[in-house]
Amino acid sequence: MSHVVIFDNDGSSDDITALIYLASDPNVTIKGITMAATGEAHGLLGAKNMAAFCFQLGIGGIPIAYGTEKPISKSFLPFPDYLRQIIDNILEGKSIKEHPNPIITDNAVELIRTIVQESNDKVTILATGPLTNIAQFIDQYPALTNKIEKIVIMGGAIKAEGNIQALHKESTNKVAECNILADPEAAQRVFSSKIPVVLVPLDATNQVPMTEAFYLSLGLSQNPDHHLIYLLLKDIWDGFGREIFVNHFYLWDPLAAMICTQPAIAEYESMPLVVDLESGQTRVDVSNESSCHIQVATKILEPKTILSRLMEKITERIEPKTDLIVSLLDKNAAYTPGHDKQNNEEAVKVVELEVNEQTKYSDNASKKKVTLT
Ligand SMILES: [Ca+2]
Repeated sequence: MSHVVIFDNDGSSDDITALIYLASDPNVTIKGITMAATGEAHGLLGAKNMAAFCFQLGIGGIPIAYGTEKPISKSFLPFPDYLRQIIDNILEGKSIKEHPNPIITDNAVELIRTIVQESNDKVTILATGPLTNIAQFIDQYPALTNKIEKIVIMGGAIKAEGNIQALHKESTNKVAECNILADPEAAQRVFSSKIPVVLVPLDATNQVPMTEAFYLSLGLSQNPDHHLIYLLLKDIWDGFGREIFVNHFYLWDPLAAMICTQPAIAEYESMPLVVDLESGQTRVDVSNESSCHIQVATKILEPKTILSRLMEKITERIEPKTDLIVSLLDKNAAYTPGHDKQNNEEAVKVVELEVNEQTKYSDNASKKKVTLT
């Protein structure tokens, strides 16, 4: 099944890994990237970093917009400054160049509106940060919400303990998850929007802990995308140490990305969930029949295979895709992700031809082979 996707995220290493995963799926068309500036990275910096990663990945033609840094909620707990500073500087030590001409705008809601309005297909939103942008879009353009296929969210904690104290040692909050508590009101508005929501809470992500084997395999891999994820994880490994890495880090955002495109990897329960606007808790509200029904990923099937499946999927990414090739693909009506093999082969021929003709613009492009799987 093909998916037209908007990736709403907050710019951490986890979000970048989720992006790499999305980019590796030939059935996914990433139409736009919106930055939840109420999350880990600040708006413009996060967008610039994201543009640099996209450029590195050869998908630099995707438009990026950042949202407001002001949550909708009166009561909220932002990500701590020390963490935001680390994420703002995520490019450090990774030899990743800035995008020379990124398409960045300062209005995430308008980018979502444009994409949804112009899309012939229903649009899926993968949200791996606080839900401020999505809630504002729903508030401002309610008539467009029926064009949203589903919103897949990494956030919340149902029976699992929250993760606030991992970032805020002084907090007594044991029930909330960081993305939701950064803007609880936004989450509640999304939950009650009637748009189908798939929630990937800590209960699900706790089933896929990070492992030393995963980290070392990424480091040993010759695949450039694996190496990039390795560098992102290395910051965590070096900064927090092995013990914390293997005992307190999980596959958060990338698991949500996997569930977004391969829902069969998990089991779900429909739950009447509400968000407590003070504590940020995502709790089942059995007393209120009107409360929203959310599909909650409760069980990951074969959780021990997930990390290797993530790595494996990433090796399938169409690569290397230069910006030139991506822009040619966009212009090429013969190519649509998910089309049959023959059409894709024809598209490759057209692209190769056009790349060869345009080598004067890019010395590298002519050396690169495009394969569509
Ligand atoms: Ca995130």
